[in-house]
Amino acid sequence: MTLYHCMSARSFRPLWMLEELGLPYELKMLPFPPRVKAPSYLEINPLGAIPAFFDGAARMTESAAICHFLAARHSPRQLNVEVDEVEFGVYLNFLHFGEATLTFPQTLVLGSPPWLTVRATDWISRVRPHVRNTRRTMVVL
Ligand SMILES: N[C@@H](CCC(=O)N[C@@H](CS)C(=O)NCC(=O)O)C(=O)O
Repeated sequence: MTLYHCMSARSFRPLWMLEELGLPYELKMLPFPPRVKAPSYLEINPLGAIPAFFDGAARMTESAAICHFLAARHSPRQLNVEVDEVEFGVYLNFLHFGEATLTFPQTLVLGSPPWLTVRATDWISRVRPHVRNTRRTMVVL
C-alpha cells in the first residue's frame, strides 16, 4: 500500500487509519501544495489534491473513502460497521457528513479564506447561521 501525504492535510485521515490498523505501507511525503511544489504529482493524481492511495488494483483519492476501504478490507467487524449492523446508516452518514457537510462551516470558522473581502462584521453574520444549523444537525443526528 502506498499513501501520498502532506503535513496537516486530509491525507492525515487515511494515515491515522493505517496506523490504527497496524498495516504495512509506504508513505510518500510531498510539500504543500503539491500541484505547485511537486508538479510531477499531477501524473499520480491529475486533480493535484492530496491524498492519493494505492492498494493493488485500487487507486483512490478521497480521504473518507480510503478510510472506509481500509476498514472494510482490513478490519471487517472490528473498525468497520457492516451492512447487516443496526449502526450501518449512522456510520455511513457521519463518515460522509465530515467531508460533505461539515467541511464548509468548519473552514469558515477555523480558516481565514483569502478570497474573503467582505468586512468582518458582515462575515460573522453570514457564517453564524451556517454554524448554528450545523451544530443543530449534529445534535439531532
Ligand atoms: N475530498 C478530498 C479533498 C482533498 C483536498 O482538497 N485536499 C487538499 C488538502 S486538505 C489539497 O490537496 N489541496 C491542495 C490543492 O488542491 O492544490 C478528500 O477528502 O480527500
